[in-house]
Amino acid sequence: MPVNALPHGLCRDCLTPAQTASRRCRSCGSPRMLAHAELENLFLAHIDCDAFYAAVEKRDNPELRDRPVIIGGGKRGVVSTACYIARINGVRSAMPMFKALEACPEAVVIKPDMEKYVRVGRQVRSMMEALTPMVEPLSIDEAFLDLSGTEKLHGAPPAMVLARFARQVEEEVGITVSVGLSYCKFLAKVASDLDKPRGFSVIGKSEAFSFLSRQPVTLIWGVGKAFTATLARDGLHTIGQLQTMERNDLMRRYGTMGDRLYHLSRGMDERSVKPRSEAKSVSSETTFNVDLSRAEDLVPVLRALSERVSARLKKADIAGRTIVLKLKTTDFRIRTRNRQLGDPTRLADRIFHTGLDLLKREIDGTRFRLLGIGVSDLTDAAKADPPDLVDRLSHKRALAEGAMDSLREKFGKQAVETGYTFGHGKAGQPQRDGDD
Ligand code: TTP
Ligand code: MG
Ligand code: MG
Repeated sequence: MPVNALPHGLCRDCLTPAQTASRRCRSCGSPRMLAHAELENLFLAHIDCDAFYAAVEKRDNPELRDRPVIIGGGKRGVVSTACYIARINGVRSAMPMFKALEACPEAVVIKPDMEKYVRVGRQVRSMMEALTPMVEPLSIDEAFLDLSGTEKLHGAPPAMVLARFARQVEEEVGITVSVGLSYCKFLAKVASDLDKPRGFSVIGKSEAFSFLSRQPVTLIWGVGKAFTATLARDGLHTIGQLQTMERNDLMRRYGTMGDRLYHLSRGMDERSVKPRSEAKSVSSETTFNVDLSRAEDLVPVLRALSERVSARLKKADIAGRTIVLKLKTTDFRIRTRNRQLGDPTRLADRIFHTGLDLLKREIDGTRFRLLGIGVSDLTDAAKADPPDLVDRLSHKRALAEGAMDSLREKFGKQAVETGYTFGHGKAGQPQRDGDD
């Protein structure tokens, strides 16, 4: 057999390349060999940490290493995750805790420490971002990576870069990951789940169709419990059955979902990796029905917009240091005014009061057709709004705002209105709103 007909491979322990299908590494003897004929041609990866919360807890308490560990409890009394030892006994995520303990009475139960997991998740993510800017996070412990075009930079093909990455996470973070490598998102994600934990699976173009034909329909992204039942009623259980059906037939039966079934069952998935866009600013603006010039009309609008900007900052877990006010006059001239704060904020109250200061200076009888407020110089929310000792009032306001947020969460948005947004005059009713 000519050399280049041998599958490309490498050892996942010592990272020695190997053009052989041998079961053990010739260099270090490890059985953790990776070999695939398409290894050099696949660029789309999905990486997911193994038993993430439990792995972090085991890292921080070595006594737990060989014991079954369950993370969960708290208010809802369900399992967040279980280590692989506890899984042998049947413990699973989302299981009621009492059931989990019936299955595995000797398990050590640990309450989740979300702050810690977020920190570790970010550490792993920034290691991914050192490989390529094309990282699309899916959740706290997983992301898609598009490694095409990075071979020169790394001096190695994606498979080697990924194996190196998995080793690096073990050494530097102290937890393990599983990698899936393929040519599309759907199969990369499927692959990363195939031989967890410490897995590395490859699904190439040549075997995608036959691999999929043996899988249950539930493997398809978007096929949940209800839809699985619908398909079962129609006698459809395996992806192989879907592969024999016409696109038109599937679409007639299941609408847009039918289109997805058609394509994904054949391993056709054009979705690209979309890195989380680095927003430069978060802003919200409104164009009025009638032009406004008076403070009493403009201020309530400013308040409502500030609340909206704040909500979006909080949702994205970011904050910004510069407040930007935008006005458009009736003759379409744009005025922007900005002010830098001592520290970044994401609080509606600080955004509003800073904006108000800027707005007051512009109120001179000029008629405006648009008002906007935004926050730029964005950073992580961790540095935002430190308790302000100099201005105790602002600290109290921050606390009050925190309290309002939790009320809103509990009772819905309508439950809590501030004096400014409540029932503002009809002239101030926004006609068109826009967020950026
Ligand atoms: P997953 O990646 O789904 O699970 P996992 O990392 O624990 O295990 P696996 O090796 O199979 O990937 O989820 C990541 C974390 O999210 C998990 O450690 C805990 C949390 N989580 C919940 O809190 N509830 C849930 O139902 C699931 C599925 C996860
Ligand atoms: Mg995981
Ligand atoms: Mg995950």
